[in-house]
Amino acid sequence: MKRIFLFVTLLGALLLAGCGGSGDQKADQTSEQKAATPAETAPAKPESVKLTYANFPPAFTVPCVQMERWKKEVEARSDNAVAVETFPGGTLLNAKNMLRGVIEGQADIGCVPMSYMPGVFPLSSVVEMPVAFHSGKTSSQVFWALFEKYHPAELNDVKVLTLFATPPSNIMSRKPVKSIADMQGLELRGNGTSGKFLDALGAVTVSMPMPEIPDALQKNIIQGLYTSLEVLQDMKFAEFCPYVTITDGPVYIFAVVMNTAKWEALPEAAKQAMDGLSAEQSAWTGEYWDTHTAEAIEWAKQNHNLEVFEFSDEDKALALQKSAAIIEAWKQSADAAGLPAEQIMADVLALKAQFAN
Ligand code: DTR
Repeated sequence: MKRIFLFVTLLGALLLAGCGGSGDQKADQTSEQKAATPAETAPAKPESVKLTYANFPPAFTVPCVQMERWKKEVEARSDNAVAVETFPGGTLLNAKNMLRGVIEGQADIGCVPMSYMPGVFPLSSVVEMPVAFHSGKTSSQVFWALFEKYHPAELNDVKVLTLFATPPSNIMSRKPVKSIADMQGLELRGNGTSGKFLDALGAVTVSMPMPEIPDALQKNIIQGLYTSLEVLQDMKFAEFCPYVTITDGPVYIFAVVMNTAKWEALPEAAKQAMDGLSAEQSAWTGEYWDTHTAEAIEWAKQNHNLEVFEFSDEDKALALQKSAAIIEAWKQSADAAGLPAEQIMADVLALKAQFAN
């Protein structure tokens, strides 16, 4: 009996030592294995998919600042599934050929200035209507919410990554514009609906993309411009136009779009990062635009003695009356495009009230 007990005890001790040893051996084997067969290491991370992102205005303007933010966020949130190379200042595609260039694959992503393309976006252009948006954050959130509700066919040829809109347009001019009477015959730069608003108030609208404005001001081709006021600083327009007239006029709209085939070929992590960023990037851009516009006005006051005027109540009422005619014309064009114009306009006004901050 004793012998059996001793044998079992000895056997158990040998087995334990063997397990530990084998454990050690296992550990050793594992470390030996690790050295000998790399197959045990984690699979190699796939290469980042390279994407090009074209933009048309100078790198320091808001459309390009939001592009750099989007790039950083998408690379971080997708764990570098993509590597975005940005091309500001029209170095890959300019304003005019942006949408076509993305559809044809000359750039993977592009920032499309939709307000430069009258008639191309019958539904989206409702956001440009003179409904007195008071901020870029509200106009951008309304634009994104409207897109999510209607997914307009006018954008079916591309993947929409985000959409945003400027703060309201205001007059920047060489000479003071204190009333609508001062606007009569005045050549001012405006595009899209902003241009129509200027014409309705008696100005002479000269349309051109943002990058062409400095030259037009230097050559005295225009006596001012009509857009969001951050360009007083960003484009140094305060040097030429030390007078501003607050009109809370129409906003300008933009779409950041991607080539559909490139989108389909993206890894899932990249698609999730981009889709997850769409609404957030829209609101971020609008809010950044508002903050930066306030800073630019202060900068222009400090550095160029900017003077700010407001229309009288009579002129505001006249501007509102002219706006009604522009909205009516949009409704007719939307109806002609087979869109539920009244419903869309009602949605814009309801969303504006919902998002007004
Ligand atoms: N003025 C409109 C929109 C706009 C406002 N700020 C910038 C800066 C860079 C490009 C465009 C804009 C426009 O010209 O599109």
